[in-house]
Amino acid sequence: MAIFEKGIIFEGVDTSDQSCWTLAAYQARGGYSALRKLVENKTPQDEVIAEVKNSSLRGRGGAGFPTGLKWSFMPRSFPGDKYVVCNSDEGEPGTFKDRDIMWYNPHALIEGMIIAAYAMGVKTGYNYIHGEIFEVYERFEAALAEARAAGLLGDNILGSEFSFDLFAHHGYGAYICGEETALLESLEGKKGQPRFKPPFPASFGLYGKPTTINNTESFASVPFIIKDGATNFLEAGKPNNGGTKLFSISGHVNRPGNYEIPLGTPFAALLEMAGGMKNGKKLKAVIPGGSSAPVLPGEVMMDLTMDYDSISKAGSMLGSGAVIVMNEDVCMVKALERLAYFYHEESCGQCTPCREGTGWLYRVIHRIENGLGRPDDLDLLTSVGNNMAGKTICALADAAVFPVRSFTKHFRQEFEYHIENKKCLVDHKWF
Ligand code: L3W
Ligand code: SF4
Repeated sequence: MAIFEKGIIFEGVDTSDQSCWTLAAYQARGGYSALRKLVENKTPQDEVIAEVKNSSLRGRGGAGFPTGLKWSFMPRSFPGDKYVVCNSDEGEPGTFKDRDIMWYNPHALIEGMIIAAYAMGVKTGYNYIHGEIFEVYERFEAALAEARAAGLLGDNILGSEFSFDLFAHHGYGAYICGEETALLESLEGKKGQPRFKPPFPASFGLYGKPTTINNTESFASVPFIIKDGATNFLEAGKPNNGGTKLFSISGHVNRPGNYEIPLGTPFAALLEMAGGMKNGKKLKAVIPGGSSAPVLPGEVMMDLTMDYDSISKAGSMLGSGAVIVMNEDVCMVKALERLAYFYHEESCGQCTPCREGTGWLYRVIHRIENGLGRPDDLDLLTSVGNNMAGKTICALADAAVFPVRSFTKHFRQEFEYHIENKKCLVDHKWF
């Protein structure tokens, strides 16, 4: 996917240059100067964490949890091993941003993780990379080798007393391994199934030790915060929503791809950047934050800005920033059927409400789509969803229910039409 707008992470990255990912290219862009500044000045750990807190950086993986606050949970005086882990298990339908960070600018992530380790007094880190992106994994390994050879990883980094090593781990492609505790289980060599929370990874993480897990984009934002200051980062976005954010736009736009833009940018401006609606069709609906985020009608989206607060006030989530744009030709029943199948397929099966409920949701929507819907099917979907949401170990069950609730709320007429007339209200050409 191409990157069309560049902000903090992609500033100065010439993606047409085959060597833009290398250590030499990164250093020519000012890379590793943030780390150098910290180790040379022996900056106190608390100062680094305070800077990240002040930047208002919020987790870019989906939950938007404040990164500096998360770092402050790490017990500094803990006597044994503790870890930093990067969640690069990008698998949310619609999301394709983290792979581009690792492909075009892997050293930004590596430097961000080294800074995190410095701030939290950690000696070992892992980057868990989604199993279906082979070339990206190999490139990240190559970048790690460069960093090690240059003394940026390993013992006595840049001649200081600070030592840290970082390893890549290739997953196997299961969506659930993007859930942080399933990721840790998988990293330990076990079946990737989520753990009960609490305890959170901050106190009981990898191998039962304190662990800080952040998303790829979150770590890759850190070098800028240290180099240019929290205020500059914060001011690039809006209060409580600091910085720029990568939005992966897919669907019926003229230029699908990744756009790194200030948080708080109007959705209408983002749509314009993406070349507007394909073939001049009307905007019908938008999933603003990956398939787990509730869908919103197009006219609602046109009044929103792209930031955590604005999207959640409208009843959805900014999530991982995957913006799925749907035009007037999309059959919302077919679209929901596709999403329901995904969650049914990806449920890890541990909890009965999720294992059985995702199957019920899929089968009921499937029969509505195929002209076999029954008059009480919409009530049945509501009832199944109410028996799933908030009743399971992890958020996958909720993620399966949110689209069902929002599609049947905003586009109820289409579902009713399918049930009553055994055919589609729109001439669907996409799904
Ligand atoms: C210590 C506490 N730590 C919270 C930590 C927690 C985690 C972070 C956020 O789900 C969402 C999900 C998907 N002491 C803590 C604490 N933490 N309280 O803060 O926690 P949480 O539970 O709010 O979220 P989560 O489990 O990380 C993430 C949504 O993101 N999503 C998923 C996208 C998927 C991808 C992908 O494929 N890679 O991005 C999109 O919307 O549904 O709601 O670290 O430990 N008291
Ligand atoms: Fe597994 Fe679903 Fe339970 Fe999550 S909610 S632990 S995916 S069964």
